[in-house]
Amino acid sequence: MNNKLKIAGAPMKDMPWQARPEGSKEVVWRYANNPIIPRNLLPTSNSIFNSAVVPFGSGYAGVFRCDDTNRRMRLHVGFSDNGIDWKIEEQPLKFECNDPEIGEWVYGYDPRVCFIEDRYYVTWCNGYHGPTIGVAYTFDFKTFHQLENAFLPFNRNGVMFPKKINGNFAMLSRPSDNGHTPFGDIFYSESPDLEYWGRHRHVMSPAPFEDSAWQCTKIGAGPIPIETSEGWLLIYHGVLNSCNGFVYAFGSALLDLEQPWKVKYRSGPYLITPQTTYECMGDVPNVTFPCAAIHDSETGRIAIYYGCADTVTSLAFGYIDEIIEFTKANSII
Ligand code: BMA
Repeated sequence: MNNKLKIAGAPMKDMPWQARPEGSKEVVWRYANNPIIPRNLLPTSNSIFNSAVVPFGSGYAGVFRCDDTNRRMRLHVGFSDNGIDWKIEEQPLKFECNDPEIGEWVYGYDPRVCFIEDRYYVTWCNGYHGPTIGVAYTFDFKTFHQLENAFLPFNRNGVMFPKKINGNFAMLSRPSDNGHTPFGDIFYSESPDLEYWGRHRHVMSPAPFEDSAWQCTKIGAGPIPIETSEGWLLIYHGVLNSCNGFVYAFGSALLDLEQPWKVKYRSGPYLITPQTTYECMGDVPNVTFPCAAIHDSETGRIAIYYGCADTVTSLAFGYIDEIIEFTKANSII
């Protein structure tokens, strides 16, 4: 690894990993045994995808998007010893909430999990008169305390930063519509208390299609940003509106450390776009949708968890220093 690059976070010597296949020049490569989570891992699951995992105890924990056989969007807790083989609880996650108006479950999807200071925060797309950003915290992945929704509907892809910025909690999000949004920019917001959010700043718009067509319709933050000495490494999804419908790929950007709404570099080429059978075929064909990443601050290894075709969950690997170099060398800004 580039010796000058500093990456925040704990060493994760035993994190999920598979070396780059021989002869491959890909910056990010797929796990050979993808998908790691089949659609029917639970007797009641139609599909398990767009899910969030973190190191927890001596292994890993996660919040999974499991659409059930009624095709209702539900969140479930799961645990794993190695980050690859998962046991997901059959009963959906239940949030405790002091305000029944907010705690009433309508639907939930596309969770992210972020460790800040002493606890794990869950953000997800929460049904409240349309999609908005739900927020909860847990210490143990048993009891989850639900807080106020961060924003008014309609909003999706709420992704917290793993530490306070300018003394406040910070979150990226993507204002949307009530359907299959045909637009979408990433914004940044801060909160002193996780109840009141403000200081909204614009981060990025979709790219001009002449520059980078995979991200020309809408974009949304993916995994929790990773702090490095080159800036916050943001992996995000982008959408192309093809004559056969939306295509979801993902790429990378570097955000300013103190003012993360300022984009320093943004890659023109994608890191991953739907190419394999499990990415191109499923309930929604041609979707690769990252919601989590685990990294080792010492070697720079990163394991990206991404949903495939709204049906299954997969893993891809890379090195943070190589992704940063790629982002800088191919930047469209
Ligand atoms: C988005 C979200 C994602 C989904 C994607 C493709 O709007 O609903 O959960 O993966 O569409 O269907």
